[in-house]
Amino acid sequence: MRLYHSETTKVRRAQTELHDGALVPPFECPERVDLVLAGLEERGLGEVCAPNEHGLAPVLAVHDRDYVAFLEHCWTEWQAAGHAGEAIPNIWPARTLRGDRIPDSVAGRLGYYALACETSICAGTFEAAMASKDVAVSAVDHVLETGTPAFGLCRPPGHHAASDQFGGYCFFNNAAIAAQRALDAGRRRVAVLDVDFHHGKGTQQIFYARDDVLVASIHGDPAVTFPYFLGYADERGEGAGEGCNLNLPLPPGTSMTRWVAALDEALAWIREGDCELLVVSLGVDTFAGDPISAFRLESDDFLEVGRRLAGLGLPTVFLLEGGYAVEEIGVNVAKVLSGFERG
Ligand code: OKP
Ligand code: ZN
Repeated sequence: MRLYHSETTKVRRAQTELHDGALVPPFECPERVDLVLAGLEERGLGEVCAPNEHGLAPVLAVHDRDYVAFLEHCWTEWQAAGHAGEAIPNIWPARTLRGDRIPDSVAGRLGYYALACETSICAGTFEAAMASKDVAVSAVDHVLETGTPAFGLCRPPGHHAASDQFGGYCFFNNAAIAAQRALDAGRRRVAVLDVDFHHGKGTQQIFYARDDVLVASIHGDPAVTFPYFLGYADERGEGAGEGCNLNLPLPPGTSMTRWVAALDEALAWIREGDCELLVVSLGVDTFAGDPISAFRLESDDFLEVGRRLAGLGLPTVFLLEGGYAVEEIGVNVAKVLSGFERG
């Protein structure tokens, strides 16, 4: 399988994440990249290629221009404004406030463009997000050109990033960028299947009113887990996109037997949708040992996940989402890919 990775994805090295009422070293750290590379290498999964640089065009195909400009300049502006720590929002256009004003000061715009406050912006954030997106675009281009599968070692992840909001460790929605890339290359319809523990709320939002991208997500029930405010089973799409979104929330503690039944349901639904490409938002934070998640998949279960995904028979691009710094994240990613390729 063709594998894409860029060392530039590691230049974001945030120091702070608000977690359990304290600023701690972020779970979404650059060491994840090396753990995944080691897992791929150990299983001999294929050649690791550097991505091409694709610029902002594929980003602007799914994200708001002012949002992208905000991300590009946020850290410089935050420092120029004299703030000592990393850029962390502390006010939002919440339900009782106005959502139609974009403030002038960087502190106000941070709140406007953020959907949560665990994701600090720091030096290198924009550059790493750009590299992560380049990895996704090069991976999907490979699949579009050859029909053979590819994996993009995206970091930071993307699936929480909405058209004009960052958070949940995500800035650019790599899966949405890849899906849109396939449509722009002439594919009629694309499926995004999100198997990360957390609901892929940005991907859902971006395509919610459209029928050219089917979005399915299997995730922790938002009634009791992040992102809390989206990802419920009654969200089926709207307008032209009615029926084009599938959410399969599951309770904390879910293990493989129940999880794989949801996977089969999602795969059957995608099969009905007559798609030409599959984008897998590949989070491995469904692993029992994940430090911030609550499902109970075991390492060998990930082989079976890969096998079942292969059963769809679609050209497939895998893009990394979550899975936090425990040794097994590399092994678990590699098992999905090797289950997909080798059965
Ligand atoms: C990103 B991805 C831990 C609580 C969780 C944010 C979770 C973001 C997950 N401090 N808050 O979907 O893996
Ligand atoms: Zn996750």
